[in-house]
Amino acid sequence: MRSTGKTVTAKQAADLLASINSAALFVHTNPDGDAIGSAVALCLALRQLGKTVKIFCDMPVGNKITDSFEETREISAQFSGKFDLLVAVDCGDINRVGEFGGLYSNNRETLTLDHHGGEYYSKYNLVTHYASTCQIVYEIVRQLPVKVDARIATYLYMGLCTDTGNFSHNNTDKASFLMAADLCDGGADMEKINRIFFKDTSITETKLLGRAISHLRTFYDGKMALMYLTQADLKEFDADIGTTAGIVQNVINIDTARVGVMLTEYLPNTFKVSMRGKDFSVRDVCKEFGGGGHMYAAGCMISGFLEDVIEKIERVVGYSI
Ligand SMILES: [Mn+2]
Repeated sequence: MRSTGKTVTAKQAADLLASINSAALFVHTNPDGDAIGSAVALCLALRQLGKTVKIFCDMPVGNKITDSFEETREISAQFSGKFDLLVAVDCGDINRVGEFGGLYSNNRETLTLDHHGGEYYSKYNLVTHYASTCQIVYEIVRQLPVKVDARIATYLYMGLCTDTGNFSHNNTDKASFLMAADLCDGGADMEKINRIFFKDTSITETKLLGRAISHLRTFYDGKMALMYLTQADLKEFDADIGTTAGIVQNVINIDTARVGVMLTEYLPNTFKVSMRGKDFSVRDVCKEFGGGGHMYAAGCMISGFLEDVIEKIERVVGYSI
């Protein structure tokens, strides 16, 4: 991947966004609270300025989120329209833009807003080491004549809260708390975000967790732990892939585990792999399989038979554990 783009500041990004009439925002495949919160907050802010804005994602947003946050229902998996600017939100590299990556790369006017410290694949790049992309959007919005209303504050809080693990990961810093204080002041519905992202579970999720736990395997004296769910498991409980998102936390919670791996067979012989690390870079492991993410929270997709996929992961983790 070429690194041809130039770096912009929040002020320059704000000026760019103020100068255009329309924008398409792309959130990463298998979108999380930060991707969704960043994109919707930016969308609402730009609409206050009279801009035409649409949000796209190549995967449907989970029901848990669309049921509770009205604005997320308009995130579309079908691209349509003409836009002055394409914006990749929370995407560390072009692969994270997923199926829209080709369309994105072929466009001249592109802007990355991201905090993974990855590649400069857009014409304009605002890439930071902040705890969340929502913090970047927050800085941009504050440079614009936009009122941070309760809806915008709630979406910004969504990303801040989820990417800091509810202010518990070591990326949580003074800026996170200052931003949270400001969003609290702006009317962010913190209780709702906390309940939906950190507490709520469904009967199906609880049953799936039980099945995943029954599939627990450990390697390297318990330093790597792995659980999985097959297509048959998902079908048995009539569950979609979004239902399994929180399970990886249960894997890494095992005290001996430095690497926690959760495999979900979302298509026959195709696995969504979520990894969590404790003092171990799971990003490096996921990169070996064409994925990415953060040092201690990353993901990738691997195709193959279950036992082969497990063996591949075991081997790559084995290089450095
Ligand atoms: Mn993020």
